[in-house]
Amino acid sequence: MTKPPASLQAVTAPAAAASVTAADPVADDAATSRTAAQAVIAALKESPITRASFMRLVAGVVLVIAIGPAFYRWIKGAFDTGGSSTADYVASDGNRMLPPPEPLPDSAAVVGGGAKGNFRIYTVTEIPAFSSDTWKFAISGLVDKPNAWNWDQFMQMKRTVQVSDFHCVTGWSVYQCTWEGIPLKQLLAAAGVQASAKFVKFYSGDKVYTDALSLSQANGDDIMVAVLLDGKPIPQQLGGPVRLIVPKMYAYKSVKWLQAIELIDKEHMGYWEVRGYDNDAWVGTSNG
Ligand SMILES: Nc1nc2c(c(=O)[nH]1)N[C@H]1C(S)=C(S)[C@@H](COP(=O)(O)O)O[C@H]1N2
Ligand SMILES: [Mo]
Repeated sequence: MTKPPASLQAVTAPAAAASVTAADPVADDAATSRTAAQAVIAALKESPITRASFMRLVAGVVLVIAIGPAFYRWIKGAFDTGGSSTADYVASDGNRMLPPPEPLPDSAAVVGGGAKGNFRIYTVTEIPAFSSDTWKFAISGLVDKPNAWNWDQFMQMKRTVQVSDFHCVTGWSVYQCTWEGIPLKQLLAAAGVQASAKFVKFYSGDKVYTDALSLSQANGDDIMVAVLLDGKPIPQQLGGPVRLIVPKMYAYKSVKWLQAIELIDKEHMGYWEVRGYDNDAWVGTSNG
């Protein structure tokens, strides 16, 4: 065995290294996807409390202490109309998601006949606004195929239409909503859930609100990553461009401004669950 000349060794070494990566393009792509998906989740975990918003909060608390509950009752009475119509929210949508989603025929025809009742607008932060220039969606954690989508890519995914009711634990409901979106089941199957995954965690683009379902709950047929309501893009105030819908559970599970899904092995208590609401939020059988 003669040693190859040094010049040849220098040439073969990098070539061999390159062929290792080239021979396994799937692993390489998966690593890139995982990095991209993890980056979306990391950004959603960043605290939204800036110095400016903290100062506003302090000012607000001082004001409330100073002026007191009487003023609060007056202002609440003046603004609490019990909710406006969905059409009003669509008309004043502050999101800028282009191109808008194209409704499927059942969605365009509003097969449910149009939602009955008014949504109350709930948020634990300021209402966030989104643009298709920067919006991203990710699935990551204990999955074989993590992924991150931009708006265009997300709009390519196969959607379905369902008609379902929406119940808030505080006692109001909206009936016969025609939702169009991606069944969560479908997203989970495509991501390749690993055997160690036990729970599915949902992250809101408001960077504060999260919730979770057990894996078996998450595989329910009617759980949807929704994009349209009654044939129209879900407006900002109702959690658009993309929100979760869990019809058989109280709506605190229906995370607004959904941007990431993470498969995890331990139970996660969401925003309202850490404040005393049941993690199993089945309508009728839980305290909510
Ligand atoms: N990000 C986020 N999602 C959320 C909430 C919230 O405050 N923030 N409230 C929950 C509750 S308690 C209800 S009843 C519904 C209300 O949805 P709506 O504001 O579209 O009526 O959203 C749920 N999802
Ligand atoms: Mo709620």
